[in-house]
Parts: sequence; structure tokens; C-alpha cells
Amino acid sequence: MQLVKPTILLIYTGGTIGMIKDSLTGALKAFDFKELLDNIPEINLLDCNVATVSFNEPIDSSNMNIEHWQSIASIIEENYSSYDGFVVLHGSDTMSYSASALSFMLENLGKPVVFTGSQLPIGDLRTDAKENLITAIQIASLQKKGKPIIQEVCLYFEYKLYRGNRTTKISAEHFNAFMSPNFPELAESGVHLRVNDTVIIKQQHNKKLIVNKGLDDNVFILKLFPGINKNALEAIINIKNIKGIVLETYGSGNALSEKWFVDILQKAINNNIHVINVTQCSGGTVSMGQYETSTKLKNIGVISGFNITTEAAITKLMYLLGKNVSSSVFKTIFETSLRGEMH
Ligand code: ASN
Repeated sequence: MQLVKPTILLIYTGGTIGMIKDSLTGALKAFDFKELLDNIPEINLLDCNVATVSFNEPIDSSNMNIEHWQSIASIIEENYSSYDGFVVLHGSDTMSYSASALSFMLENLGKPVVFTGSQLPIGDLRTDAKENLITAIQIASLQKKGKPIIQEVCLYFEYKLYRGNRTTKISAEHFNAFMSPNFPELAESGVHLRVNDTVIIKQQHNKKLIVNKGLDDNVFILKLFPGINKNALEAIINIKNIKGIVLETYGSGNALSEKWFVDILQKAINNNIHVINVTQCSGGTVSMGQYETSTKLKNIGVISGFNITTEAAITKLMYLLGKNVSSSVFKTIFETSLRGEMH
């Protein structure tokens, strides 16, 4: 029998979960955290103690930025030793980006950080918010021999727990709004909460948490399309202070093989701009050299993102640039899985 109840810190950043309709415009906007909690008295019935902290101004997650990620990281850092787990209430629109960013920022994480939110506000009769929130808290409280079972940044939505940096938002309509195309679910909520023990991250050593808050925003995502012209590509690589570009290519990492295209990328790489190859496909991996149309990218030093999501690629880029990783090892480090985000 568990004698001491786990303690969970609920961090409210905003999102639909806590929104109400503006009576004049009809548009959804963020509202008070206290009112959100009043809508879920069930929290008091859980087998854990829940404390709460809220952004001063809750936001729609479309307004999420690096400073907000730093705030979430700081809240976790300051409260790390006092809580067994953390649940971050967040809008679904950019939740995969935030979960990815926090996975890189929180190094040696040994406790659960579970992102969740909802498609309908918590006050709505048909809301998905209650199940998402209650189960996320239960997942964050799971323990074995007094130690948290989940020791990574993850995302819980509509009965599934995913590794956060493997997710992407796929629907603005369905309650089942996320998927993890290249990695199995960490847990599933049915009659029982079943954790997939073979895939969760288990911290081997009790290393101290390191919180990396220095992210560099001199980055860009470029999605290729048939017909892309030289002016467009040139404009991107000439962005002031640009240091890294995530290039969304076709299929297994293929791009046009025209000389102007490869030359411009080559010039960018020679100027110390890191170019990461990720695929536009939701599933599968970049495999440069498999087709002639990716061999040139490989030869000029484009970095492979393998099966990483765009969300994880752009945040990993911000993180590694923020750490001032030297150019000579940047490619090797980017191509290494740091938090289970690729391969
Ligand atoms: N616009 C909302 C947000 O991301 C969408 C949601 O939470 N379902 O904050």
C-alpha cells in the first residue's frame, strides 16, 4: 500500500482547455485558472496531491514563444525537488513544439513532464478536457518502489501517451488530435492504464537535472514544393543572422537536383549555416543516397534528420545553437538521438 501520496504540480499555460466564448465576438479566449479548476472537482478525488501554478496571462498556444518555454522550464526547475511529477496544460496547436523544446531543455530528467490540453473547453458539455487532464495527472503519479515510472517529457491526448518529441498535431476536428508516426505509444488508457515498459526512457544514473534555457531563434523551416525558385531560396539563406534551416524534403529526403539549388545550399553550408534534411512525409525516414536526388545533398554536408518530426528538428536546432555546439561536431551531435527523438 502506498503511504505517501505523490505530489503533482499542474502548470497552466492556456489553450482551449481553459477558454470561454467572448460574449460579443463569439471567439474563444483564455480565462481564469481558478474557474478552470472549479470545473473539475474530481481532482480532489485523485490519489495524489495536486498543486497548481498559472501563467500570469494564459495564452492561446499560437502565441507560444521561446520566453514561454523558458518560463515553463524555470517553473519545473524551481519545483523539481518538491514534486514527483509535472502536468503542463497547453493549447494543442503548438503542443508538439513545446513538448519537443522542453525535452531538449530538460537534460537528465528523472520525473514525468506530461503535456495535455483539449479540443473543447472544460466547461463544454461534450468536453474531452476532463479525461485528458485527469488521466495525465494519474500518469504523472505512476510510481514503482517510490520512483516515477515515466521519466521523460510526454504528451497525453485521447487515451494515448506519446513521447512528446515524437508527436505532431494531425487534426483540428477530432478528439484524437495527435499522432506519433515513427514511435510507439508509451501508454494507453483503457479499463487499465497500460504502460509500454519496453519503450519508455529509464534514467540509468541519478544525474542532476540540467536546465538548458539558452535557445537560439536564428532558424527557419523551408518546405520544398515543385516550382520553388532561386529567388525564394536565396532570400532564405540570406536572412540576417540565420544559423540553421530545417529543409522539408520529399519522400526519403529527396530534393530537386538542379545545379542552382545545390549550389545555393552548398554556399549556405560553407557559410556555417546548418541545413537539416527532414521529410514532408508523416512516416518514414530520410535516407540520403538512396536516390540520386538526395546524393548531392549528402555530398555537400546536409545533416540527416532521419525520422525526426519537423517540430523536434526545429527545437533541437534552437537548442544545439543555443549551446554553441562547434561546427566541427554539430552534424554528428544533431544526427545522434539525444532524448529519443530520432532513428
Ligand atoms: N488554439 C488553441 C490553442 O492551441 C487550440 C486548442 O488548444 N485546442 O491554444
